[in-house]
Amino acid sequence: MDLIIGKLRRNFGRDVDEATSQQMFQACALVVRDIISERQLKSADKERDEHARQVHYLSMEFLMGRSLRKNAYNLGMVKPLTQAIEALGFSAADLFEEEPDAGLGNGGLGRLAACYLDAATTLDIPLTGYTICYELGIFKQKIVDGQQIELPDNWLDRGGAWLITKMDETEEVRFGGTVKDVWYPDGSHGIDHSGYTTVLAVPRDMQIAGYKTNQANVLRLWDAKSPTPVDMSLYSAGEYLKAVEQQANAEVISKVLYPEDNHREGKSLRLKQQYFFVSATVQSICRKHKAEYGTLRNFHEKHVLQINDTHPTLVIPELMRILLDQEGYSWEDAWYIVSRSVAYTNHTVLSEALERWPQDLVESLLPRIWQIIVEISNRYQSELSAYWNGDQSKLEKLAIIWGHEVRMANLCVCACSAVNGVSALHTEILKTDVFKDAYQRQPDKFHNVTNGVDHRRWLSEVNPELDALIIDCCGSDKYLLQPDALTELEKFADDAAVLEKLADIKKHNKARFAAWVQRESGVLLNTDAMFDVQVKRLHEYKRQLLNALHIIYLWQQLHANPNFELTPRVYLFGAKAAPGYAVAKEIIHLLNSLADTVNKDPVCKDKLQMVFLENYRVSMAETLIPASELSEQISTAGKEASGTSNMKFMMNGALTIGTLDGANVEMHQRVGDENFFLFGLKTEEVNEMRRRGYKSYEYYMQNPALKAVIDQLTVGFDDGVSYAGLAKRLLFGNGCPPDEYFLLADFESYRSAQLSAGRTYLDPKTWNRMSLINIARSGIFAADRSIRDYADEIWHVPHR
Ligand code: 26W
Repeated sequence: MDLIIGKLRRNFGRDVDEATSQQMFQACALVVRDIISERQLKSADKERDEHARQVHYLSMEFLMGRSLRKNAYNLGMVKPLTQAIEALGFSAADLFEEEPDAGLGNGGLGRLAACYLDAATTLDIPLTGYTICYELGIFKQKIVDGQQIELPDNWLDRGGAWLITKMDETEEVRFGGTVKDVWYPDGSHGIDHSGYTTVLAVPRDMQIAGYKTNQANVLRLWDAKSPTPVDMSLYSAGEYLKAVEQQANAEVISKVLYPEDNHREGKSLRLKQQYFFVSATVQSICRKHKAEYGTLRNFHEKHVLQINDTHPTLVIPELMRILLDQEGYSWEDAWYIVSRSVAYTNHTVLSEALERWPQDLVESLLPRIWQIIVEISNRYQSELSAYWNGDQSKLEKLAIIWGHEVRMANLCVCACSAVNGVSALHTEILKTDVFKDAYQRQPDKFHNVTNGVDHRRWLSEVNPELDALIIDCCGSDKYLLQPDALTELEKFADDAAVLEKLADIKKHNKARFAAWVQRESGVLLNTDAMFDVQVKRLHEYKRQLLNALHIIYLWQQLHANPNFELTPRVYLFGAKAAPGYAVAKEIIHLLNSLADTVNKDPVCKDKLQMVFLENYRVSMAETLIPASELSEQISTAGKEASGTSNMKFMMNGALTIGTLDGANVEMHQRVGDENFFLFGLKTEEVNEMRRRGYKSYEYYMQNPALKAVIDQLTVGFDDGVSYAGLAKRLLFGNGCPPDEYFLLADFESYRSAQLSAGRTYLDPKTWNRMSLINIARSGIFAADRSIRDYADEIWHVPHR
């Protein structure tokens, strides 16, 4: 308590009775930060003394969400912190709500990185995360007249309390200019780079605490600054705008997170962001390494650089550049070190998401990097040509530079010692399709590491009653560090008292979430109905539209027949659309039009409710997921690399209605048909139908109920807006194949799985038993398990 009072006085010049809750939050954050900071310094000293091998996790996104309660949890001080806050006259719960989400990510990829920081630290692995210190995180979503509006998310003014700026560790990153070969009198060769623009990279470190360990790690966020604040010569010449232009050009690099998820944009600012954070990171690692060892010759023994999707691929040529140009190593020596230091994780198979950069952009922005990429590409071509006896079709598919573009995934596959997918099915698709030829040549390079989530945050912290029940049943909190211990819960699968307790917990969580929704938006949820939830980025392959089609069907059936069999439902949606993704935005509009219509319709009263939750984000997920009963994981088979919310729902006792896609396959395998609402085409069947020429129109013509649903899109709903565009897309395509994601083909199967879920819900004993089994078998989806896999198979580092 004294520590908090001290922070308030020294940082804000306020006594407790004058402090605003924002100042109070920041004071608490500073106190907690100091504690982690102390530990972090000790961890760093220990690692230096032991010359430990270090993991560096490079990611354009870390979707951290809130940190105050989480850090207090890991430090075992939730109780004392809560008591101190309350003793000072504040509500702890309200104070935790004061913290803005650190929204430095779009969705799955960024949230996964955040979970992995927690797990690696908890497992005593020296791991550092690197990203950009975006001034603006993922946009805030407002719904106005049923449509998405984007607002800036300025998180730093309050969220900045977690960051420690280290000016003395600033790095310089160079863009543009020209490169020339120079030959020195002794016959050696060097590179002269001139005419470039320098941008400063200033590290702002976030301290990461682990659970029940003294280990602490760092997430390093690079902030872009101009080396020249204002050009005084221009300024005095009256050229005010020009004088500040250079500064603006530099600082815009860390201004905003690109909001495109699973879709490449090809903007030059994005390439600048990538090189900026990668170059600063590699320089910083090399600088520390040299201080410790005096040479970079043993770099690969002491470091592994994990490339989180292709966005940080430029670490490969950047590390080559340092070894060649600054250390004077031969190409062979440099390549030996680089190729043993880098590993790549693929997170998507969507072709529109695979990064390719235009040659002229790379060449003009990064002339030296371009030269190095060309050399890597040429050497790879000769190797491949020898291996495939000059088979042009293989060479083309594997090429790093092709059609005046640099293909980042192929560069990663060429250079990395390990390549991994993020679920069993996804890795299989990488091996047999996306990277087929590379796999054939080097099968040992390819690994699977199924994703996992931080179960301490996503179960224990956000669902304290369930945490207590598990501890009570299992006799200890062992599952927190050994997630597999959750299986002990299964002994209670037929224990009526435990199942009832489980149902009570769900009821409380539903009430808590409903109260939150009412406070935030005034909407009253029917807590007696099943909470059926689909929350994730809006993308056609995730098929929010299939869910909507089914709701339209239910609504039409209720009209046709007031006695239509329907288990009361509340359908909850949350989804942000990339601002430039018009179809996704139209689907959001549809969800809102439909929700308005359904909620006002007397036939739906107490049976069917539908809510679009504005601005879905990490902190919303934390209250929503524990309250959820049915988890919608309905992507077209073969498209979702893994999914991670599916795992969070499972841990919190929601049942899944889902396709055999991503990690759903492994979930289904663990709980069996009888504890999962499985439906839909399998990956092979989808591929086969595509090969044969899929005709969605036939499904429309042959199924009158489905036809009525699609026709309703064209007619529209109460607001009079027609969704004929979406109907046309499903039936005829529009610059794309008709119904590219097989909604119509899967509709009947989805409908019957929905019916079965509804019927099962009416039998609470069965439902609760299924729920318990799902929780008990979810341990394998903990991030601790994933990180142990990475540590053993890919990083080769010891762990707890
Ligand atoms: C270049 C634009 C862009 C931006 C983001 C392309 C690709 C991405 C990400 C890789 C997309 C992404 O987040 N993928 C998700 O990764 C999760 C973590 O592995 C998986 O669980 C999801 O299935 C996958 O969609």
